[in-house]
Amino acid sequence: MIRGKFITLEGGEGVGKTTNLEFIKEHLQQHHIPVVVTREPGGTLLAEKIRRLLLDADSEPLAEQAELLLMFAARAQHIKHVIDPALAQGNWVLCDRFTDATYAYQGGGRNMKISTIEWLENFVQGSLRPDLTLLLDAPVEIGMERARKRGAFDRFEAEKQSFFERVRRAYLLQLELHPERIKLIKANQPLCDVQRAIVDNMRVLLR
Ligand code: Z5A
Repeated sequence: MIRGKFITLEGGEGVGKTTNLEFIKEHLQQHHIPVVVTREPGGTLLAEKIRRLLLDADSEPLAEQAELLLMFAARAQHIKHVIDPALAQGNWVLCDRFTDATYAYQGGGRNMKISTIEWLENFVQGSLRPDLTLLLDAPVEIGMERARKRGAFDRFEAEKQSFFERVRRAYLLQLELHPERIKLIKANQPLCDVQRAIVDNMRVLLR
């Protein structure tokens, strides 16, 4: 059995990850590729429980270390029970956020040490890395405006603009460090142009 490909979708809040997930799924299905769509934090029963703990804006303040470890605890479950088995069975896995989000939010947003994140990444993932990461990027105000229209904020969405500026810079640094894997999609253009750019950047995997 040929192992499937692992595609992740990244970017700050409101840039259109969820909107484009379905589009990418349909695009792959048109190529007769079996796809498993999932998300982080989450993707398994236990990881979704951890997600609720992480996003709960009304709980006690979460220590940064606890936040980081919970992200990787959820990821460990997700890899073992969903991502690895799906890839091994030849499915492609399409995941809404993965470890680049940890570099961006915990590394950039919370200023946690990058070497700690790298250590956890190697510990939890072994050699697993995405084959392709589509980074949807837009000025922070645009994403915040789109997210604001949705109403109630979770624990991350309640952060200040400066937090999201650091998140965006950290994502762009990831892009600089991994240009072969991460592809930039300008998300502040009409959806049809965003989706055209997505299709262009997926061609390498679909050859
Ligand atoms: N997090 C973390 O800290 N560390 C980690 O390691 C991981 C995650 C994995 C939950 O993620 C939180 O977890 C996240 C980071 C943290 N917190 N934040 N912020 P999430 O992915 O569930 O939450 P999110 O980033 O808040 O997702 P989102 O707000 O749903 O954004 P989105 O999926 O990118 O956007 P969307 O829902 O597809 O689109 C938003 C609106 O914009 C919607 O009305 C669309 O119709 C509209 N839209 C989309 N594209 C366009 C274009 N091109 N033009 C006009 N309007 C558009």
